[in-house]
Amino acid sequence: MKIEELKKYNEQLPELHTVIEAVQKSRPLTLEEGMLLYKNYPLEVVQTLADYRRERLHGKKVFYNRNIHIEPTNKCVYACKFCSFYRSPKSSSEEGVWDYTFEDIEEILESHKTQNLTEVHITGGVHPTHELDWWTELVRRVKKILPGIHVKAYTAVEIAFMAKQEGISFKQVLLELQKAGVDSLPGGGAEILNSEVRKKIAGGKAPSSHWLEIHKTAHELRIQSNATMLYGHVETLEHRLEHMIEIRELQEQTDGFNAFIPLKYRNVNNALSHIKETQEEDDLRNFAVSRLMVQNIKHLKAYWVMLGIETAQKSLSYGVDDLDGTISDTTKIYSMAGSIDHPAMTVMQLKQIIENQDFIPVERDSIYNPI
Ligand code: V47
Ligand code: SF4
Repeated sequence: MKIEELKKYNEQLPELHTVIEAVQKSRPLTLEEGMLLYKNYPLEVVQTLADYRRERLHGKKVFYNRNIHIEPTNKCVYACKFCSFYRSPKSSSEEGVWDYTFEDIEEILESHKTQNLTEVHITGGVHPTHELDWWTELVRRVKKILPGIHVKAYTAVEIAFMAKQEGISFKQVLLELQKAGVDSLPGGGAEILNSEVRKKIAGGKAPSSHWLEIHKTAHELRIQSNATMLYGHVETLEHRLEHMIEIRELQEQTDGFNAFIPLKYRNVNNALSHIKETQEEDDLRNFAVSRLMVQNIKHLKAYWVMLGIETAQKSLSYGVDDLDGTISDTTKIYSMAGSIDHPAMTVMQLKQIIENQDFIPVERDSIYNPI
């Protein structure tokens, strides 16, 4: 449906005229308007609005990249209830712990040397004893093996812990990481930026204010980043909208976020397994609402590894313009939570998924320059 055809709903849907105008003029939507998108408007209306925004921003282009994820350890000093991946630092390898050495990671990188990768994404558990020096040395070693590669490394939660451990500021940690070769930050650890929700699902780890401050400081140092939103657990729709508004307000100040990434909660093997996963229709609506609420972050990413290939493909018609990358079977965060086993896609497969939905695949680097 075209946006002009939405006129036929004007009589029956509250505020539709105002929402259409806001979307056309790129005016930030209010929380109340966001609630209408979640609760009152038919999915096809929300889809049409999101698709209009997507088209205005990117035409028919859909982006992907060639990347791998390195998860150095799943030992973690925290124990987020939604996390299937972490193990207590005291656990043994029989209980599923891994704790790579530099040499283990170098071996993984060597085995991917011929794949024309442009990005290595590094994140994992918050290790109890590795210090800042270990994390900076890791980045240096990555760049030695893959010169010129973009290193997107360490979530704000990992960075907050480094600062606490060293007794230095977030800025000092970021400067050390930047000096070692960190090029951008991944968006993880944001979950839902609300203290009540965090207390319920991620007690003890960096509060929302630290997550926001670390990204703000990074942007001031010209380190760009992403922002995630973990949804479909104990949060309400208001929490999601407030989360999006927090992110969009920071973006207004810094313009440092590249992509917004809604992450669907997966319920296998964790302390929230009793919560049912969201339905595909909810996921698609959530992408469309994200596209409309976070109007000032250019890219909306559907991380296919977590979402599944089919839903990720459908999401392209609900505001999404980026599918992330080839991944190459080096991540376990999602397979341990019930998603795709051994995730990996070739460039051919990614292109085909995009073309089958009548979009134009564009390989990108980590800051969205076409390659
Ligand atoms: O912060 C953990 C999420 C995140 C589960 O920046 C879960 O390009 C669903 O942030 N169900 C880490 N989600 C991964 C991440 C990411 C992934 C891909 C690309 C980028 C990027 C960032 O994974 C965590 C948490 O929100 N997570 N457990 C789970 N059971
Ligand atoms: Fe640790 Fe991150 Fe899992 Fe929380 S989400 S338990 S911080 S690995």
